[in-house]
Amino acid sequence: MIKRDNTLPIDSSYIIIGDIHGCIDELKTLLLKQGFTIDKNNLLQTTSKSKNRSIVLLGDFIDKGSDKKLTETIEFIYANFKHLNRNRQKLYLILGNHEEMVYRYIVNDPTLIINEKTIKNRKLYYNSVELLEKEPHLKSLFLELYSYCSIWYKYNYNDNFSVTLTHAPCPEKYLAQKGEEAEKRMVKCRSRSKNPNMPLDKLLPYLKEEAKDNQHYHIFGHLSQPNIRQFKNKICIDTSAIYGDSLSCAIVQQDKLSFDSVPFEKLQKKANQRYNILFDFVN
Ligand SMILES: [Mn+2]
Repeated sequence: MIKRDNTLPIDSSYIIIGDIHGCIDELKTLLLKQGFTIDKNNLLQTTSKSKNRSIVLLGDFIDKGSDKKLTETIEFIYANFKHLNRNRQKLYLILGNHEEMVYRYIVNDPTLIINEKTIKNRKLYYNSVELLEKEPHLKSLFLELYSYCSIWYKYNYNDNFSVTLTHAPCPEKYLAQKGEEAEKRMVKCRSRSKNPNMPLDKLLPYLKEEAKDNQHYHIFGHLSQPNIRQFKNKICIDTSAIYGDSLSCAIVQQDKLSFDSVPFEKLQKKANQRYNILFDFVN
């Protein structure tokens, strides 16, 4: 799978953005709120507020949104990946399970068995596949972006403060580790759709068990939630933009962590979802 240096330089601060799923308008609003401007060519420009800020997209920027918004999202991320990274890297991409799965469909991955179920899922969950197959140019942009995705990044400020970023939550023994199993687990966790009646805290018990009262944070997305969910050092920032809630980011500045959100702007149809709430302990 994917590669490269997973260290985020500590001389920059970071805007870490959760699951976008085609919510391009909300992405732009959030970046404007965080001190970037957007020029007439749709390129992000920095201001005195954002001069030293880099951006990390936490995966799942495609699927669920409308074709029009998904197209705009891919074009915007592509253009700004080239633009912001022209001198040094300032935009980082983390691989989500949607990028991974769509990639497997569009390159005809031989390990992806095409049967009734995968054909049904392709329509149901991975609507970018049809769009990319219709639009070869967009497909080439996506394939290039896919090649820039990393499975994880780590910001290691000092012995007391670090932030590890992955798309999905995973047990600590896999976090920031090498190997096929670890890489798989950082991109996708046990499925909620396959276990619809199981409370999330039962489905992913390691999150509570392994959570610590320290500042070595693990920030992830993937588990669409009504708001940012944090238990000790485990934080989910997927706040269900495409389901009509909000798009959120975590902001890492030296050894300080803060959050920001912008609401869904109703410029496309929202997707349907029933939440399964994380860190919803009865006791
Ligand atoms: Mn996901």
